[in-house]
Amino acid sequence: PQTIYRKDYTAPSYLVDTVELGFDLDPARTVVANRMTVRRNPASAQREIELYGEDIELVSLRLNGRTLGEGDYVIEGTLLRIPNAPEEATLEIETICVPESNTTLSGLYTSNGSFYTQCEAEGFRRITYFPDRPDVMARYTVMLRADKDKYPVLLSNGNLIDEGILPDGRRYALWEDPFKKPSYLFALVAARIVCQEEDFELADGRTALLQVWVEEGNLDKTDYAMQSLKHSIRWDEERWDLELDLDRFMIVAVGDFNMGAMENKGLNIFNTKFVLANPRVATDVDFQGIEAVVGHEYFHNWTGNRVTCRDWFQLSLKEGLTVFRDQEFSADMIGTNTGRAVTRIDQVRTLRQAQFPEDAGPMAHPVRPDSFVEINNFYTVTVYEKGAEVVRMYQTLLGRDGFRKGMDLYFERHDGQAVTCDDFRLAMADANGRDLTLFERWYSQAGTPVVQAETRWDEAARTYTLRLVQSCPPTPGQPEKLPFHIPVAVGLLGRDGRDLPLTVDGKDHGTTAVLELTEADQTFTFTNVAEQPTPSILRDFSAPVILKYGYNDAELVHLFSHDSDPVNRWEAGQRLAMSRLLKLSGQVAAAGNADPKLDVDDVFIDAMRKILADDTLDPAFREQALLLPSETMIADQLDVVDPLAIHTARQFVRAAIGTRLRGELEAQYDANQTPGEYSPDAASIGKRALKNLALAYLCAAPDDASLDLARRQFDGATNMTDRAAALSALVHARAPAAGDALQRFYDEFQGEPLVVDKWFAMQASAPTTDVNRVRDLMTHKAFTLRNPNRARSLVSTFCAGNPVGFHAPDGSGYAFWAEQVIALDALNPQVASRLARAMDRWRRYTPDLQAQMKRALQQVAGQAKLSNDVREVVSKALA
Ligand code: BAL
Ligand code: ZN
Repeated sequence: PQTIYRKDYTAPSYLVDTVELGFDLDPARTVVANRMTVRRNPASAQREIELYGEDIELVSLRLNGRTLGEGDYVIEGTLLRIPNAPEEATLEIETICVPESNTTLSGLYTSNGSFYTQCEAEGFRRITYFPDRPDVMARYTVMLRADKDKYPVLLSNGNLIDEGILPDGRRYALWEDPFKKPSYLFALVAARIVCQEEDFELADGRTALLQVWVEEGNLDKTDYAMQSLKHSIRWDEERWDLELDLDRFMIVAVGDFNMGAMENKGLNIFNTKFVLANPRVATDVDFQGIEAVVGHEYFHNWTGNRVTCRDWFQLSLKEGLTVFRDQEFSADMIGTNTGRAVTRIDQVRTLRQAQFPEDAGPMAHPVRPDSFVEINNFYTVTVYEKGAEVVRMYQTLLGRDGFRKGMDLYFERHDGQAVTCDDFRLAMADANGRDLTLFERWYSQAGTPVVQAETRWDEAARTYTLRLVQSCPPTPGQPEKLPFHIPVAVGLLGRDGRDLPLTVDGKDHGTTAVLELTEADQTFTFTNVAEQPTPSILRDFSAPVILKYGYNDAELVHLFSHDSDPVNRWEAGQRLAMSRLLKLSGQVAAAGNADPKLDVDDVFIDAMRKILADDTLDPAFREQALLLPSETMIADQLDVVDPLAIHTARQFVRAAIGTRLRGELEAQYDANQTPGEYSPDAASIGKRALKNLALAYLCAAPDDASLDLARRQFDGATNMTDRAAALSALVHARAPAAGDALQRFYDEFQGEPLVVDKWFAMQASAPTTDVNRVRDLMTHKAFTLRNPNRARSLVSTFCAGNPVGFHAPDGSGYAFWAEQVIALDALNPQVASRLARAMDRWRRYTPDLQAQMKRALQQVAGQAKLSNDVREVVSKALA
């Protein structure tokens, strides 16, 4: 496979002004007629028209009315070149594709008998020949024709111009998108679906028609998506002065979908997982996910659609920015300070759980990658979540108003254009009169920076110095790194736990100073510091870095009890927990088969007890504070990873909390009930989260009373959050009641695919589940590899979310992984490639495991027939 480099970017040879597409939709043979007007791009030296096509049959190609023969064009792989083309031309292209056999779910495909599309990143070329690259933006008119009974609803981007019945009895619909757009934003749907719809008044007085389309039988699950859409529209108006630019905005849910959702202009297509919800079938986390993803896709209408990416290396231009926007939206929807902090803590967790490991592994890449083999492999936590951190750092450095000025200038300059991450950075710099040259390194350098802090209080001089030394480990292709521009938010706590006023270089900083670390080694001096403070460094997680500082337990307990910054308050607890977890993991690993004689000290347990019982704190915050770092996060701290030792250690701490805080946990379990009608508001979600964590801890040291509590909760639950939490507690505790509960759960929800996914995932992630059990589950009548959600719920959850089962010493998990990657690759390379990444960190494991992981990787790499997607992942892992 060929590697594509960012440095090789050249402008498109021809631009497209208008595209008229005609679809004769038939699952077995869809004919696509494409008439487009093209003209030579003055910015290009290239004189050939270049079109891409993949897995489609070319029927005819006409240029200015003349049919082109074999000698008039050249097809090499996916590239079709027409040399000696005139300055301007009308191209007419007819192609055929087979949607029902398209298991890749990229391009035009069928799901449950209906038609859907997914074109980002390069799916449009699977529909017709086209300059399928984001910097070619055109106006689209789309005619859809299909059987009127099987496909009563025909949708595409923009406005519906005409619809009716053709002389041959088929239905037709003509759609026109008033905005020019790149091909990756094209979409169509032809389906038997129904909608919830509403007229919604926009800020300027216009009315827009909002629709949420689902299969019949799911109309009882669309309210929350509709409500989230309305909130999103309002929020974009109020926070950024950005309005909906269309008369009609549609969301369509489909059960077979590779990603979470897709922001096609005016016609967002969603994975059902991020649309369908009611209290019976969806958990609090599902409701939160729907709000975030509906927001995310809607916000793309400006950050992604109105201003798009010049090339796919710039993906984070739209994704990092839009994730940041959806994060801010979710935080604003909660509104309280602690609520915001809890969303921020969630973001930090995601980074540590997934992005830091990615940044330290074989697939590490900058937020703006320099090269790729398969762009679909670069829809990553680095491009998305680290990209969002990079955007957040502008706001931290420039302030909210300065950031807003930058956004306004960005739209003023680039509306209707396809641009780069540099254009965004320059808009931020110019709008604020700031030099952000160094900041570019966040886009160009991979790896997680490490910031080492040292402090010194000089009693006589009343000064407190903070020395910050930054470094960044090597990543593939980048052995050396230059210093980053890092905003480090710092507070100092006095002995009474209160924030001290901060003065740096004679300037008053209130109680949190945003220091700008731009050199490898820099020292900052706080003046007029009358007592030895406890430093609270990297408040609100002001940069995506690893902070090292030699905190002792007393300082951490002080911060955990008092820090006014809730994120660092939580962080102190995580540090206390991590030091215990690392020590205990080491003890377990060293003991081998002997008794490791584990113990958890009172300092830690008492700190947890205090937070747990502190009713002045939001339950949502307490839940976060009590949740231990995950096994993956612990593994990421270790040079040699022994998954079983980590699991044993973490379970030991969970059981210790369950036993020694039993009274407090039971009290919180009772105090945080949410009787009455279910509501997914932040306060109720927080209560359920704390209550269910209490239940999980109680069941981690299972006694009859706790298991009975879980069983009663399972029986009496009136919402999926409580029901799933109880079932999970029973399954993880291997409770005698677990088998019966699982069966009843399945029986009750077998008609709800998203709940069946939960049922599979819950079993796949249970530490008691081994590969044989997973193979058993794969023979269940509800299992199929063809549906991405289902494949992920069982196979990916086991391989990436059950370290003990997956890393079985006999290598059975790895053999299973190889087998499934190969099987999935033949159906759907994107899903296969994600699964392939479960082996990313293989070099970190114990020698025995490493050897077996390597063998499994080699087995996949040795396959003669492999997609570029999987080939890139496994060859980088082995490199
Ligand atoms: N653009 C792909 C899906 C998303 O990030 O919204
Ligand atoms: Zn996105």
